[in-house]
Amino acid sequence: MPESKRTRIGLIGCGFYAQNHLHAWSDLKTEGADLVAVCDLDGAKAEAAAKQFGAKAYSDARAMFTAEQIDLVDITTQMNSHKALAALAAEHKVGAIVQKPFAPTWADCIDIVETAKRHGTWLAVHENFRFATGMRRVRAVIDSGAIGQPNWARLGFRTGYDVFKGQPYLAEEKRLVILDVGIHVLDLARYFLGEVKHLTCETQKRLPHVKGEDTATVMMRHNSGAVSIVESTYAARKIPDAFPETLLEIEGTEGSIVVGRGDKMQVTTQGIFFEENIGSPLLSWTSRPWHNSQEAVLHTNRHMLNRFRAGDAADTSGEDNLKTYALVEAAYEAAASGQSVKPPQWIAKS
Ligand code: NAD
Ligand code: 89V
Repeated sequence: MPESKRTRIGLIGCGFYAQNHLHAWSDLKTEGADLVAVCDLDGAKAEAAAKQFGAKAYSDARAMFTAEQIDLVDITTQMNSHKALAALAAEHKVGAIVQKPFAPTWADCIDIVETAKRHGTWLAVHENFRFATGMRRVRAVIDSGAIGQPNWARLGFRTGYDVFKGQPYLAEEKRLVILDVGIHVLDLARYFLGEVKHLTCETQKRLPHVKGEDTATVMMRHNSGAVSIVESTYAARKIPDAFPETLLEIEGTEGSIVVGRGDKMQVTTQGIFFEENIGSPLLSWTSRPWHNSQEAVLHTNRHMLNRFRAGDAADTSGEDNLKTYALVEAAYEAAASGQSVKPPQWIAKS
């Protein structure tokens, strides 16, 4: 591919989950992505990533943007830094992908979207669950019409896996499971059943060592009339544990889809039944139990690369992700008030 057609990638935040992004960008080299620079406040982490993946190391994002000609930056830091880093990218006319959760507050998410709009820069959120091989397959079955019109669903991320070992900061979050992983499952509910009219939510704190809610049960009415239940917990005690699988049941007018442990999808279509394994293949850099989540990073980054190059919005653009984040906001409000809540809406300034 000629140099002019290649895309120069920068990555900010070389921590725990970014290792998957680094591998994914490296795999995408054959498709025109060049990881040219990596940055972390912790210089040693940046140096280690730079050495392994053949990029230049920085410990200051502004210095990286000034010194390098970056087309697209992958922001893989924790949410508190997303607003400032996305603004820096926009200021330098660089497209940005921001890891989930978009930001700590609804107001900050809107700010990030409006800043990119003002600068005319491309913006997307790395919401990877809907890009996982298995979840794409579920959507393909729905799109094929095999289950008719989906009208009821339950989607659950229920685990007792020690997520705090790899991500110790989670134990300190006042808004925990809905904002950290419920957000992925709420996004899947939108992906499968469409936008949401209103919802109710109950939260619980069942683990002694965390500050926020570790369990949430959300019930939603979609615009289509469908009803869904979205469950997320870090406090389940089950053998075998399903981490990090999203288990689900989707019922429609002509059939149903059930995804159970071990990536097993069972489809009933007009009285006929079939079963399929929808797990992700293992790659050289992925391992169980994380492999589905890890492989989804590769598909997400590929989608971002292709849409960015085409000048088209990503499926999970900043604006799209506001609709997922609105469900998070509504869930917390519903849990606090005990009322049914309409998700907030962002109206673009013309
Ligand atoms: P982490 O703390 O391990 O890594 C973040 C890194 O960013 C750290 O090394 C830190 O030094 C660096 N950093 C922070 N501010 C910076 C700045 N201004 N400039 C440069 N570097 C900076 O965090 P993590 O567990 O890797 O999580 C990162 C993000 O990934 C979070 O938003 C988390 O929710 C998300 N995540 C997503 C998934 C998924 O499946 N999509 C899974 C796990 C984590
Ligand atoms: O997928 C995630 O976003 C992770 C974890 C699986 C721990 O929730 O934060």
